[in-house]
Amino acid sequence: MSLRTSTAYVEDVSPGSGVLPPRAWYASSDATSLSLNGSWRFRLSDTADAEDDSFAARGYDAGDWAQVTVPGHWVLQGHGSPAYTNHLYPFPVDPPRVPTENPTGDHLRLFGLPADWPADGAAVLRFDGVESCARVWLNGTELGEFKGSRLPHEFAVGHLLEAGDNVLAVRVHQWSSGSYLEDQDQWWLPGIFRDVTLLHRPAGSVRDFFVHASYDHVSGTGTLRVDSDVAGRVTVADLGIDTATGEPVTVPAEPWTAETPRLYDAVLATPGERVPLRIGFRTVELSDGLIKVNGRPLLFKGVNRHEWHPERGRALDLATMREDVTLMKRHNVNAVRTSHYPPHPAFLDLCDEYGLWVIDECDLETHGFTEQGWRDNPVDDDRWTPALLDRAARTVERDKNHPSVVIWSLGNEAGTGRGLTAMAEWIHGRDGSRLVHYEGDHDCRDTDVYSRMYADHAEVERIGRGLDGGPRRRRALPFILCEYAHAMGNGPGGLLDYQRLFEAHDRLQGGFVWEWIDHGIAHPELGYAYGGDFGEELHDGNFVCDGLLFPDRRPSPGLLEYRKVIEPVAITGDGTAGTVRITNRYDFADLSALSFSWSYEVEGEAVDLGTLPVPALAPGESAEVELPAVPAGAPAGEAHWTVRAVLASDTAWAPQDHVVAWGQLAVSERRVPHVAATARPAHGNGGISLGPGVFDARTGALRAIGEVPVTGLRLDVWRAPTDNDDGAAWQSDLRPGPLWRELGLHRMRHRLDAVEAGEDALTVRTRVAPAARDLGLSTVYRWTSDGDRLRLTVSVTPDGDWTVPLPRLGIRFGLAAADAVRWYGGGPGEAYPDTRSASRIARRQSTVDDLQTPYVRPQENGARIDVRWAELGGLRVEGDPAFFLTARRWTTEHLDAAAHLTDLVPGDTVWVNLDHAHHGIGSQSCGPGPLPRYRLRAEPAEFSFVLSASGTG
Ligand code: IPT
Repeated sequence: MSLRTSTAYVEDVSPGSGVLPPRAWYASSDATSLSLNGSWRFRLSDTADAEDDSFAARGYDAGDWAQVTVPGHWVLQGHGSPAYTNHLYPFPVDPPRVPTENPTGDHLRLFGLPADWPADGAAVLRFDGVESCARVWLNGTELGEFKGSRLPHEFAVGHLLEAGDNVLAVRVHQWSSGSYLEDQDQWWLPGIFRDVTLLHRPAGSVRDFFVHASYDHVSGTGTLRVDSDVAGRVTVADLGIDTATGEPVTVPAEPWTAETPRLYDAVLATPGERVPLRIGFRTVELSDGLIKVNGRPLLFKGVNRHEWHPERGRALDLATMREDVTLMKRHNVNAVRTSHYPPHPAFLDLCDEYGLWVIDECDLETHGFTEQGWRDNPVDDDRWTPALLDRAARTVERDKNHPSVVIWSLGNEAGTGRGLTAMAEWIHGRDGSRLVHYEGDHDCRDTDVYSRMYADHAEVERIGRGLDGGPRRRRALPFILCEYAHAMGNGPGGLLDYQRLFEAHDRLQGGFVWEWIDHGIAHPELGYAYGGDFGEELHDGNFVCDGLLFPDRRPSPGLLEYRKVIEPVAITGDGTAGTVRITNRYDFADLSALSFSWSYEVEGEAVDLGTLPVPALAPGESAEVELPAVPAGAPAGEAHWTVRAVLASDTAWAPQDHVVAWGQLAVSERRVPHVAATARPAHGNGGISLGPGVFDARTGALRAIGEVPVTGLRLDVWRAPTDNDDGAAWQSDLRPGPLWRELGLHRMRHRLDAVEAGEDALTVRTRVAPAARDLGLSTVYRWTSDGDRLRLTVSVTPDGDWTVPLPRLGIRFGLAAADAVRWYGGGPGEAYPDTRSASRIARRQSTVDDLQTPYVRPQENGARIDVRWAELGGLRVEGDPAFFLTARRWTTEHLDAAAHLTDLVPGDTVWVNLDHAHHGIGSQSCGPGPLPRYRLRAEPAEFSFVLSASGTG
């Protein structure tokens, strides 16, 4: 047999051979099993046929091979390297052919059966995930081969097992025909990346079973029927159920919802096996043009979740999966789309247990065919249909018993075609109890939900109002955004504006933020690596770092914003009215799991606090709840009520007192600082002094305030463009980042026109403009003082034809030293005009280092909004009006030039920006830019700061 022939299966479009039919996955039963995870012998070759298959024979000496950990990806274990492309196939597109350069990993594992391994009965060898194609031998006998990376594959092996040593050999190819179906936007990571398990199958054990557990909200009953290939009995102790498989039984029961994830422990017993089940009763339906569960429409507050760990890639352990679920629940997320493949099956157990709605997506994306106008797209080519149906069946059969799964998704970005129709028909036929989703077909021929990605607010509103036209079928369907709010770098902006639309229009049933976590790879020199950092020929840079979590799972400001925007209780009102309006925004739960508290704050500090009795409002209900009287003896000053909804007791995902929702109500306005202009500018020592300020006599530049040296104070309009400022290459021509750079806003020149020491003011006139352009900003700095404090008023008048927004508008200066930062204003985290929902007014403290947000690719970050006053580096600043505060140990230019966090090296100076305004953030790295009301137009502006020495460093 020639080597070429022996690897023909790699390029064969068939899904595999020798494997067992798909079936339900379950974590445990009383049948014996053996995990084959751990250290395996490993050999890497450059091509699929570089080595013959003699390694699979018994007695092969692999003593000089390397070792890898299974589950794992060899490219993350020192063999070869990862590669990132968004949609481009990193090989010539000639389906189903793959390149000769096809990294191939031979894996070898010796194992003995445990002493208690039953002598009789069959056994199954299960692979939960191998990328992209595997050929398997046990004890020298070839079992078969398979494709479908994120799907389980099983082989019958009982007849091959031996009492002594057994040899399991697996040859894994990075590329196969299956790769054409797996063009998801993520790292290409070959390997045996999910569990390998040997399962004993006693005579009479369960093969496959289907739990049908519906809920009738009118009668309050659940109906259970468990179909099983092998007849047996089903018992649910808590419900007194003891029934035969295949027999329906209806009893009063509590329903399962993502908000109230009631699971009943049950047992499926066949003559050979007892399988523990966890049953959730719920009914999913499309009615009145809405997705309803248990008779009520729901609102998805979702995220797209890729499986990711910065060291282990897509080989996730249970603790990491649990952390994801816990973090989602803590941040008010109620839904997950498993973009773009079925996750590790244990993740869905966690979704059942903690309560998350799941859109379970098939392992399918052929996005790279868009480069050729979808010509030769496998989903529209009958030869590929068996492979597509195999993917659909392996998904549905594996995951069909999870109450959390409410929608099946055919896949992502695969164009349209007959293969998708075949998948939808098969799924509808096999499981009529759930809905079918696919975004790529806007006519919704095969789907039960109209789904889009990245539609802008205006279009979503039109759809909500039913003004979007389109085919009749689509018009009758509910709408979701299966992806929106691209969370790349700083952002996403505009979340609140989307949420208001979802709440206003029934047809809009929510969305799924793209995406859950940055796929940065931990790297010794770069911090986190992204596309291009491994020398890839083609790559898409940091487009792979677009999550709400940083790679180490620290929540980014985007997640904190999302948590606030989707909080399940709305707390609103006018702080002077004596009441607060509480609205239950859950779809199913009342408010009995929450308790409420109030605090009364003056100048950002709590003066008094207490509990607030709130009725256990039903979903959708509101109440006007009385606030206590203003605490007696509260000092004068700007005041707020803050009302919080917290967990009344511990839950599986957060402890008692965890804040679920909050609202802050302004009681009184802030006093704006007043500085009487009583001091006079005086010349002396080559400078001009005015109150505590010392200025350069020739340039009018501020040199010091009291003992605090200040450098480079001047107007600043530049910010290191965010990923959303830059936009994706295929975005509109109105991407602000490139326009700013083209205009030269990153290299503004400051022409000095006049320094005027007048009666009670020092006035410096300048014109700020980029080389080669005739537009500019006439800028006047007017300094006055009452002897102790300096007041700076900056007046800006644009001249010329400003069609682009400004990045920012404010001043910047350098301080020789600063560490601790105290302020009164918004926080605790960063906020920009369209990402400010999570910011709450309070007295705050931090450090310059902690003010930085560690976006994997450095960019504008860390601004604190609504700052009334701040103290740092011995300086006190008060704003009129309140301002954005930013302080860093590097310049904006340095930040702009950095590609990785490790490029940011602290200098001697702390650079402070006090901004009157910022351009919005938007979501243009994949979606729409900031809404018009968040654009920073170049127009006349005036703003002031009061500066003084604070006496503390
Ligand atoms: C959309 C993809 O579905 C998703 O996988 C990801 O690539 C995302 O974009 C961007 O991060 S496709 C989009 C280019 C319309």
